[in-house]
Amino acid sequence: MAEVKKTKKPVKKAKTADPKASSIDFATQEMLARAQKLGVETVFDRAVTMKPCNIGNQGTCCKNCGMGPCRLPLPKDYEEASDERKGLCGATANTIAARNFLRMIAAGCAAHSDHGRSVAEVFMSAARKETDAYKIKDERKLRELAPHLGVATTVEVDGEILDRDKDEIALEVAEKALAEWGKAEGELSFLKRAPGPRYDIWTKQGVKPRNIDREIVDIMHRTHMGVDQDYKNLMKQGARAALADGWGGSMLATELQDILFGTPYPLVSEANLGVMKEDMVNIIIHGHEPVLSEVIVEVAQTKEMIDYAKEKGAKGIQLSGICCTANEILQRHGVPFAGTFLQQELAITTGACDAMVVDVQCVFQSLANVAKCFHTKLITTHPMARMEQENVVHVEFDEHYALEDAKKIVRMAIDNFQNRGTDVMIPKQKAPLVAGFSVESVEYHLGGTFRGSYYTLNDNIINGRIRGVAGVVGCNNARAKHNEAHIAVVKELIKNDVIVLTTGCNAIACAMEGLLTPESAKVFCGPGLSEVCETVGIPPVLSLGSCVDNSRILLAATEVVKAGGLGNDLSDLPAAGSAPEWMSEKAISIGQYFVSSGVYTVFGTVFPAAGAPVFQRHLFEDMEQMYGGKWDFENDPIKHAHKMIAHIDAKRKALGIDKARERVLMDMADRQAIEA
Ligand code: SF4
Ligand code: MSK
Repeated sequence: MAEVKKTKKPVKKAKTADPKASSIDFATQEMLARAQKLGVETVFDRAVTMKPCNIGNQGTCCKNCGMGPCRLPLPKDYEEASDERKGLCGATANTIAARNFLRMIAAGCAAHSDHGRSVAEVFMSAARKETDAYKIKDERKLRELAPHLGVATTVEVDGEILDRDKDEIALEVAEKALAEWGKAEGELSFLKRAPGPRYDIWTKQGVKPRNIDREIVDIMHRTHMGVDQDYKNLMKQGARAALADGWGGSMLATELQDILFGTPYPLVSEANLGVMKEDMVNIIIHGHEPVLSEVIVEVAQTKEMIDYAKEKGAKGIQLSGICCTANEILQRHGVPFAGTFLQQELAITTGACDAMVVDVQCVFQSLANVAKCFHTKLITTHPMARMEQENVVHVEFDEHYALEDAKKIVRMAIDNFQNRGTDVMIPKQKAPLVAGFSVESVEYHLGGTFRGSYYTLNDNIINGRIRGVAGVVGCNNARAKHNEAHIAVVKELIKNDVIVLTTGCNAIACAMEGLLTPESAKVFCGPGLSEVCETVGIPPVLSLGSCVDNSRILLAATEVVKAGGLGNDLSDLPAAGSAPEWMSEKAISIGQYFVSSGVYTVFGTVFPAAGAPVFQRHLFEDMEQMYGGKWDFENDPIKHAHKMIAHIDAKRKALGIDKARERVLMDMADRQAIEA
């Protein structure tokens, strides 16, 4: 018998990502290469080995019942008139895509609003004086907000009007705020903060949210198998729930956080992995809710903790942040950004992260696997966000024991400093930044306390120095080159004199690129915006905070309408929204509340309705008739920016201010030619 030759099966090496093709950021490229050298797998590598499902990402896969999933790919020779695609139950591509879209809105609204609820509960504990860790920091803002929730700030005693006690107001504000999630009748209180004509549109369209929780439950019911099967009716609820996010849960989160932790005012800091320090205890805070991280920041600065760190051989404690918790602790305390959503694994790959503390949203489960390769303590803190891996430590946050919890976490990080190996590599890259712009501080910088309004901003828009305003926000997406579209869109906008308001991971990306500095105006802006930034001393890209702080953009736009000269409603403004690299369901909720608030909003990467062209047309065209705002999609960042600019120019024309801009942009030769 012939001998059977055993052939060794070649071991297939897993494909890895090309660092240079994965990110425009050198620190990210460097750390990705290091991770690959050390055999540490990251999201960038997984994006190479796992391809997305085209049916799912175009919105036409339904798994809402046990007869599915029903997959409805868009035929190559698609023709609207002959589209007979349907699921087992007969659900059309439009119904399936609309239901999926709504469920994304429900998840996004739930995430933002539950964050808001946690803050409202802590606010209530502070108002009841049940905790020492939290106090009302911004009394002025408390008194300003109270009337919007129907809480009086004055009381009449013997014919004299007196200020009510701060604690009394805080308690009532807490009660009224918490009721917004589940009140039995009426509508959300903050809807009336919008300009009158906007409120009238919501009334006419029948999309005023009743209470926050109900709108989310409504979506889950309506999108259950066999309920709402009309994409237009489904999207009415989508608009209603998204408004419950923007003008409800998110706005409550922002406002109550400002009152509790302080309203942001501009401050300086730094961004990128280079903010970590080799000779210090590095604690990275990641997630979204600032209720615990606020206390960690406070505790990490105490002499007790700094001395303890020194005892353990470190020079001190370096805090930094990732994702929106980063935005929260940056805007109020100047704690630097370690990085964006896509850099979370890479921060641990430095070998210098002694503890990563996470709460909710945008936290990779793979962090536990990466942490296993290093000494990093990965600490989960939220009762609803735990990880199954054994190396993860859970310290459950309780606002009544917030100081104790924070001390325990900081000590754990310090104790872990001495377990750090010698193979540490912190990239050098970091960029300076100015952040901390709120509705109030923008008013101060661009309007002045004397005028007390957005007058100067409006004036500069009317005279054409500022062409318009863009809200550029949102995530990174591993299916796109990290930060490339963020930066290209923003640079194209400011080059064309459009001032940018940013939040979330776009804010971090812009910071890493140096765009959050006043100095960047001269380098990157058109002449009009550059002149305004130089005169006022602001960056051309204003960082307004975290994802829930997109509500600041709504309120800032409302202030612009109030200041006059630019129409009567948000949809009249020369303004547009954008999320060039979105990935989160929260982004869809944000996009929809921008659109329902009258804003033209462009998304990049992928659009989750592309497989149902009729439904997509409802979002891209019909919505403009209904709300004055609409969705759009463009993956090419330059075209993306120019779609926004074209919309801004159309609004300028409608307002009759297009000629003013032409005059501003005339150079000396043009003027001389006219004079001659
Ligand atoms: Fe298929 Fe209809 Fe069930 Fe969806 S609800 S999975 S389309 S049968
Ligand atoms: S963190 S939601 S990746 S912006 Fe708010 Fe960044 Fe998007 Fe998370």
